Amino acid sequence: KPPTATGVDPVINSTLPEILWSNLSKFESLTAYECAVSGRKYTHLEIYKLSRSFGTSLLQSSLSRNDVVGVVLPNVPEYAIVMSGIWFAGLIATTLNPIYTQDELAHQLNLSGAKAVVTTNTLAPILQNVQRSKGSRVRSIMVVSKEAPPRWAHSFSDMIKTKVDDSVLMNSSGGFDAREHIAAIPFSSGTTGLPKGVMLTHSNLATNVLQFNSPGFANIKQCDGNKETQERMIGVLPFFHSYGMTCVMNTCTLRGAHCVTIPVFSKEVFIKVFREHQPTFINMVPPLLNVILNLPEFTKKEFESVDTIMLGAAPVGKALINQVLKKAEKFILVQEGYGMTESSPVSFLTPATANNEKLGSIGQPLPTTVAKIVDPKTGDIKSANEGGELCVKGPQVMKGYWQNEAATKDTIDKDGWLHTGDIGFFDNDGYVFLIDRIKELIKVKGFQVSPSELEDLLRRIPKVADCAVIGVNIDLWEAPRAYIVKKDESLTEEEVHTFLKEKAAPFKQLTGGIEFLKEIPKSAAGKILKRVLKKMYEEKKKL
Ligand code: 4UV
Repeated sequence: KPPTATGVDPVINSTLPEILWSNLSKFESLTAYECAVSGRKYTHLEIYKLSRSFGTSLLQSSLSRNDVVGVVLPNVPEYAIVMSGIWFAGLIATTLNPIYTQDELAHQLNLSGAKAVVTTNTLAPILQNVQRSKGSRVRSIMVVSKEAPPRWAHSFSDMIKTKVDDSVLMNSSGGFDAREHIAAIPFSSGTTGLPKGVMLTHSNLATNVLQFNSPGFANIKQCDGNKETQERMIGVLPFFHSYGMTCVMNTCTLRGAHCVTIPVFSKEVFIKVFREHQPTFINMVPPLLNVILNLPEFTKKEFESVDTIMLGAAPVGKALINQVLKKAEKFILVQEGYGMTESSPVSFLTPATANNEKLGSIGQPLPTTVAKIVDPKTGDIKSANEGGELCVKGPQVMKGYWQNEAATKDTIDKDGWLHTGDIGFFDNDGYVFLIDRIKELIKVKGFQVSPSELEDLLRRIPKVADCAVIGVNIDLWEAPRAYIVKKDESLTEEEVHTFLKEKAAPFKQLTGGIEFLKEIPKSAAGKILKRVLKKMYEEKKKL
């Protein structure tokens, strides 16, 4: 019998869909997902049934258990069907940012060995190029679209008409091990180096959605079939990222909520969603909340329906929260979450009972999660109020990096502790406050940018002799900044920007600026001294 959201079993041996639909009978006929632009919508029962049809259809194509399927979709209601279909079928989803360039898509699909891709009509030709490129194992492209797909692609609309074959779908009886079976491989650069595949098992993702929704944590009501009290959510955080996947998509399915999905952010659509849908629970990243706050159309009226705002993925800051509360002119519960792709992602959350008394803190460890603050050099445990590296341990911690044992060993120690690369401290009440990040990662509006990836790209410019990329704070937010040593004196900033525009997604661009140096500061062992570069930037800013 699958566990329910009221109790978190530390070792869950159910498939993820078994957990997600453990409460379905209570709210089958209520709307689950609705597209903010087209109005296309599905009930919870439809999502369940269509996922099973899609899963059956995937297995009737050339795919078999444990094959990897790439998902390159914006936030649309069908995202939930695609993911659950993959999970019902016992396949593995690697989720990609739909604004990636062709090179970036090819890189992740090739590394994960994806054999099929699900995408949109617009993106299908780019994925066909990827399919034809060297190293690709993609054999089929499936298209989610109202219109007929290109003749070389499969139609999602046809696939979801397939008769369900229970005998091929995966269930938790008969030798299934949820701790071994991988459900998703999102990518993350972790504490160092290039983006790597993060192996999240059925148990990892199932546990995490239950931990997040356990009593006293995420302030989301379990639907009892009453439409009036059904939680209303906004699907604006990308579902390809674990934050959107677990805290919005999987949570909506588990809780029986009604989620309006926003495929591409626009001010008009966003305002319309607030006015018509009247959300009760909103998950955001701080930069997005900041945008809303500065829109004159957003008044206290828009916040009237909102009971809870959940924030995370980047430093939140008390000032921003206070601004929102002032504008709303009423009490809104603010919950700050913390996590990493490597922990499915949530490990910390401010409990609902905190009543905004610990603003600025990432909260407390979720049930069945333990945490410690250690000296990053010696590993010695720090006392309350002393800063050090945050380490977490729990059933939501990844199985490891995909085909990269060395990186796994560097991140999860022999005792199972995930080293986060974030610096913080416990206060006297057991709440953690983050103060710094020692890992290389840059977070641009909540999105990961790997400095190593940008450095590798920049080194491909023939006029570049050496380079280093760091994250700097511009206004409130982080931005990548490059330091470059020229091989050819004629190299201009313009040339660098033009090159990068073609190779990398918009959020990876060098919005923190470019500076040319005679030499990149390095240690005796040849390691780039990023702290020195950060200090140089701070000094320059003061001038
Ligand atoms: O791997 P990733 O891109 O993962 C995330 C996850 C964000 C989440 C997860 C659960 C929540 O409930 C929620 O609200 C947000 O972003 O990046 C991991 C790194 O992002 C930074 C930190 O450096 C992580 O190692 N980060 C994540 N949350 C916070 C944060 C935060 N609340 N404050 C500061 N930095």
